[in-house]
Amino acid sequence: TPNHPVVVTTWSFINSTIGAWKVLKNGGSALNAIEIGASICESEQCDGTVGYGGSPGENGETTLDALLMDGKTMNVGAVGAIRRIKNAISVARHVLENTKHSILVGELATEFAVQMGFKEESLNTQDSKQLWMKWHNENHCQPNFWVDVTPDPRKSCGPYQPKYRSKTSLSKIKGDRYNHDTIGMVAIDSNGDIAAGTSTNGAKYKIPGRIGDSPIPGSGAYADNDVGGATATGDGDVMLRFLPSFLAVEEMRRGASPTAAAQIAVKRIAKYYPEYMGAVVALSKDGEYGAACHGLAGMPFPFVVHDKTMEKCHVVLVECT
Ligand code: SD4
Repeated sequence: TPNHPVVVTTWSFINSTIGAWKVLKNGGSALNAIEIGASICESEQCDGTVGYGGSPGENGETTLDALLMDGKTMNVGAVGAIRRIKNAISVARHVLENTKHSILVGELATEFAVQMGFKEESLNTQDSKQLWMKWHNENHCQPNFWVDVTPDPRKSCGPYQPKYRSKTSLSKIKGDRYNHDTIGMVAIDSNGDIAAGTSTNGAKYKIPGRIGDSPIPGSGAYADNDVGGATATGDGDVMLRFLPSFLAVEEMRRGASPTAAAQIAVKRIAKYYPEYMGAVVALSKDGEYGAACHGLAGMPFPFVVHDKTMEKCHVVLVECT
């Protein structure tokens, strides 16, 4: 018998997993479970890498990326680099349900959200200003930087030179693991319907306008009721070139276990970018799960699971290649 309902979450985002599990346990849909679960991280500012007040761009502004995919209908809703709206995953839900489109971006995604009744407010906090100020004071933007040390959404570090930040892993530039903790979730509800989603504030000191892997279907997450779902986290600029969530689902379609499917997706990227940091979590339609990771500076990658055999969430640690 299939292991339903079940939810898996990247990293150690336990409260989000508990929130999603409560929805599933009460007969709620996988889509609801993921929206609620990711929302919890957005309001808790999980690790500073989900929600408002984290990962300021070169101009000091925090923007959000989120994705929700329905594996029953293959419908998608996503927002990229949305400004001044805290509830990125819920805006993605509105894109999914209230429009025929899949992805809305930037200032215009904000306008959509406001029309849908979301509150417009700054995503910058004392913490994000301090983070940005420290980076600014270390002169990361010279010689094109400006003199005033106030975050200003109109200013970035350009003009950019060819090869500026070319193939170097973002994690090398940034050098800390906590750049990489996007929440990614995959859930199967008691009807056997599968959904997947992500929410993140992206990468620190990004060029304004940058989106990562997280809002890209097949990259940040993917779901197909016929097979299962997957979600990815890590160096999004590099990872999105390989659609690792799509690849993991397709490998499961061809018969791979979730662990093997995640390993194949992670390894494909390492072939071209041996320095990248990232992880993929996969869940088959039967409720089997697994993950793989690469380059987390010797640290294992944690993910969280809750299914009906468990009294509470389990954190599973995966050794990385
Ligand atoms: C991104 N992938 O925007 C995101 C950041 C992250 O886990 O850490 N994801 O590149």
